[in-house]
Amino acid sequence: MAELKGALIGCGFFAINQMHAWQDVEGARIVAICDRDPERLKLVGDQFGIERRYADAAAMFADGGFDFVDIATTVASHRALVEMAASHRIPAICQKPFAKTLSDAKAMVAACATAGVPLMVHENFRWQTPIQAVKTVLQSGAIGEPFWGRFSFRSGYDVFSGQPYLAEGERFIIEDLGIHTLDIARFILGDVASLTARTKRVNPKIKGEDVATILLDHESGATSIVDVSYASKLATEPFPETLIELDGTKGSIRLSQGYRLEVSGPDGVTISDASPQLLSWASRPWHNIQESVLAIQQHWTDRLANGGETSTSGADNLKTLALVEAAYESAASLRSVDIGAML
Ligand code: NAD
Ligand code: 89V
Repeated sequence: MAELKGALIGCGFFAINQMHAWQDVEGARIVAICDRDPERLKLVGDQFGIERRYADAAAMFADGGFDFVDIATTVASHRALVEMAASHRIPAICQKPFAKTLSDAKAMVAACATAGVPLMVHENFRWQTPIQAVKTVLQSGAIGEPFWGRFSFRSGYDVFSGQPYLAEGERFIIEDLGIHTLDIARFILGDVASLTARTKRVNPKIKGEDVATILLDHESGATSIVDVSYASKLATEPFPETLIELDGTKGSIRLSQGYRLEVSGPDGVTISDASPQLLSWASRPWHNIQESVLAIQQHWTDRLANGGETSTSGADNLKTLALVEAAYESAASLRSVDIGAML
């Protein structure tokens, strides 16, 4: 099978991870890059040895010569770029947040479906080694039927130095980070019927909320809590670990700080290390996220080569984005929100 050729749009902070990961993916490579900022275009082009460089995505699509596009820009440009890919019948990966609104996201999914091209959202957190380890234990039946869960990300890490735009938006933690945690909750306990949320802003230097507590009623009947914070000053900084607690009819799972995985079941207790690998180009503490970038990009490449829907397809991600919108709606109205009615 010939190697797939990709083009990447958006050579910013996070795209460096994506470019490193593309070098490690088997079966695909990046042949062209685009950024409207000439400094970022030069930096990434020189670092990764990419000759074909564009300031304008339309010009890059017009020249063609690639099998898929990887959109690594911030959310404002996602709809236009995904629709541009669909109009050229080019399969697309789009970074999270998939779209500014659920109605934009539905239009993007429809555009790619009409064009008959695959669309995947780069929702990589469910691809982290510790999250996959929890899912594997749950699927083995070791704790029976899960009836309660907690998905928790609490940190005091300075995310604003690498991503200054995060301090400027009216919305912050649910849209940027909680979106991952909500997706993990769906991945582990299944789709959500209704949700209730409360938010707070603790850091006076930012515009949006930096604390959120969300109660989920899953369609299975399980209840879970998603709690996220960038205002938590802890003795040992856990960034960027998602901690998980699950109680089932036969036992329990605890994924705790330091990637410690404890499973308690009818046959006793097992404790294992669910740490991610430190890839050659990765650096702590980001290595957990960096490894998941390689995993999701390999998954995309395998599905594009062999067929089948990706785990975080555009259609799947509508259900995660609905939870984000519902959380803001619930925090504003102080009411519970019906998710089915939004989809
Ligand atoms: P950034 O601002 O550092 O980089 C974005 C780049 O895109 C910039 O260089 C900008 O010039 C370029 N750009 C924007 N619109 C463009 C357009 N229309 N055409 C060409 N170039 C354009 O942002 P970032 O921190 O790298 O974040 C990018 C995306 O990645 C965001 O959506 C963010 O939420 C997401 N992100 C995801 C993860 C993850 O783990 N999945 C982690 C961090 C960031
Ligand atoms: O994954 C992300 O989207 C990042 C961070 C982990 C810093 O929140 O923005």
